[in-house]
Amino acid sequence: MASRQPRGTAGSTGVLRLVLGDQLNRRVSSLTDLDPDTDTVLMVEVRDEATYVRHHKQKIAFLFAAMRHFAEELRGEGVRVTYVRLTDDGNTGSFTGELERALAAIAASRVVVTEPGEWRVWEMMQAWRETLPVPVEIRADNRFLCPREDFAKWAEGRHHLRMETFYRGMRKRTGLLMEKGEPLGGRWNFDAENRKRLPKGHRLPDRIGFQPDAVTRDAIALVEREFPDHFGDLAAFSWPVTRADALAALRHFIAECLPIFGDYQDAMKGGEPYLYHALISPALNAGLLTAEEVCSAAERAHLEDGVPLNCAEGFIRQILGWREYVRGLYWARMPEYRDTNALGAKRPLPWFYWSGETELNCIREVVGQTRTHAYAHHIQRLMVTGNFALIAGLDPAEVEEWYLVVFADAYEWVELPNVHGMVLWADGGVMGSKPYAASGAYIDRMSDYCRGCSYDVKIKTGPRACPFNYLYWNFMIENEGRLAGNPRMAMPYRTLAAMDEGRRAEIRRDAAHFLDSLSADQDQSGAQVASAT
Ligand code: FAD
Ligand code: DLZ
Ligand code: SF4
Repeated sequence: MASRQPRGTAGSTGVLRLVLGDQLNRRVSSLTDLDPDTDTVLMVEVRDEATYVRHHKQKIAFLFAAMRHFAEELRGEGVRVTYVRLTDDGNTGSFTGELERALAAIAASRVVVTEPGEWRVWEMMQAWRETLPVPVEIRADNRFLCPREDFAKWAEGRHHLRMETFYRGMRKRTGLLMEKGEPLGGRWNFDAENRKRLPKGHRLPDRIGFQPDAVTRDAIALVEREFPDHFGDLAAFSWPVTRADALAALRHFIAECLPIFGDYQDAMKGGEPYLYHALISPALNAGLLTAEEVCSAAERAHLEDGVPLNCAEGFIRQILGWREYVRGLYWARMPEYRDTNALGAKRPLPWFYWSGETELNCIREVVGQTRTHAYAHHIQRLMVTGNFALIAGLDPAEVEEWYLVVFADAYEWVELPNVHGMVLWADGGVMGSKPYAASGAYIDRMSDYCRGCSYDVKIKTGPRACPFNYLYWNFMIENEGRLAGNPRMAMPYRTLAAMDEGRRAEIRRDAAHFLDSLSADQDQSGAQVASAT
């Protein structure tokens, strides 16, 4: 076992505190009562976590680099850390195996751990209570603002769990952007002001990246060596991997981007992956930043530095609202949640989700930048790759795996509700009142992608038509029985009702032809998967 520090006595009866790779915060509940004289912190790089899906190379390198830096910070405080590296002799490759090995080497009186972010690991932890030779205490995850039980109470008896209702409760609970019990500015939500297209010639702010230091370069080299066939490139790696760097990233965002964040929140532009987005989700999800400090920083920027309310509110809603909400929903509805398939979608994921090789310029752009940066912003995830998956009827399980693989910030607690509920409507409306289906016109309105596309977004059917156009109506036709009665779908179904049979037949024909060509692609893909991912 690697790198033990000389403090304390082996064979003492301190506590063994397991810190997972996404719990890298000194205030995480498993460390709150740490006694450096007697306790040991255990951190383990294990192959099972890197391969339960074949994560983007940058995600693994980010986590290993951040874990190694965090372990060093703890040691700097005089804490005894047992840190197991991926390639250390005897590494069993699993959390359970490494805990057993540590307990055999250290005579700990009990194990303390913070509850994990994923159901899979939660089940593992339940088994530890039965199988490990010492008691196991699983503590609530204090990195979130809404405890799991509180969300469960709120969700009890409701079929529809609407974010907006939850968010208002969270504003009242935290007092963020509130004045005398009322929302600042007299409104809860300023989204209507947040839908601008990026003007031509608009100059975007320069973004800071973080040059990998020796520890991070080691982690990058390890990933290149050990996981060469995983999706993604490492060359552009520039994520913050320490708390100090994550705080610098947050300060940069608040000063340079937040004042405009709201206005262009939904915009997309070719070759510009970041726009005004925060780029903090990997750090936030790994514990390097907390939701509370990020929201407070945005609130302060409005109250003290004149950042417009629509920008501060729009940003705070993403974290205090959406992020807390999807996490609560995940724990309230798992494990049944992932098994629903309300629209009966079953088409295999097309090969181009991995290769980016497609004539659809919007998908090519988003997949390309995701391969390079392990990042796409919200509207790209929702309205490009997500919308296509919805209207092409792609199998939810395959789409969910893709989203869990390709982003540096992906963990099932946040990926699953976003994909299964928000994008695919596979939960039948628990999360969203209607599917977010859209034709090419939406992408054309919010981006410049269509200008560089070999399809024509203005054409509805025929060989040059944008596939989003006929797939959108094909989706409406195929799901008429399921969706036509939904009052929020009244408008498209009125338009569909006014369509003559000939038009419907054209749509069906073009959609079938296009979707068949995807299946043919897929049939050839077996051999390609290994080489191109
Ligand atoms: P910004 O746009 O600057 O937003 C700030 C922060 O708000 C983010 O860092 C994030 O913490 C939070 N946030 C915003 N929207 C959401 C949301 N819908 N759910 C949860 N948190 C949100 N986010 C992840 O962290 N991991 C995922 O695996 C993930 N999968 C997604 C899949 C789909 C299909 C969609 C539509 C969204 C997904 N999101 C996910 C949410 C969102 O896209 C990312 O959090 C965001 O793009 C991260 O970039 P940013 O830090 O620049 O975010
Ligand atoms: C994502 C990830 C990876 C790739 N590797 C590790 C690891 O080696 N050790 C570790 O402690 N955590 C890792 N993680 C994060 C875990 O997968 C995460 O803690 C669980 O999914 C629970 O949220
Ligand atoms: Fe995407 Fe259609 Fe625009 Fe091409 S024309 S970029 S496929 S929306």
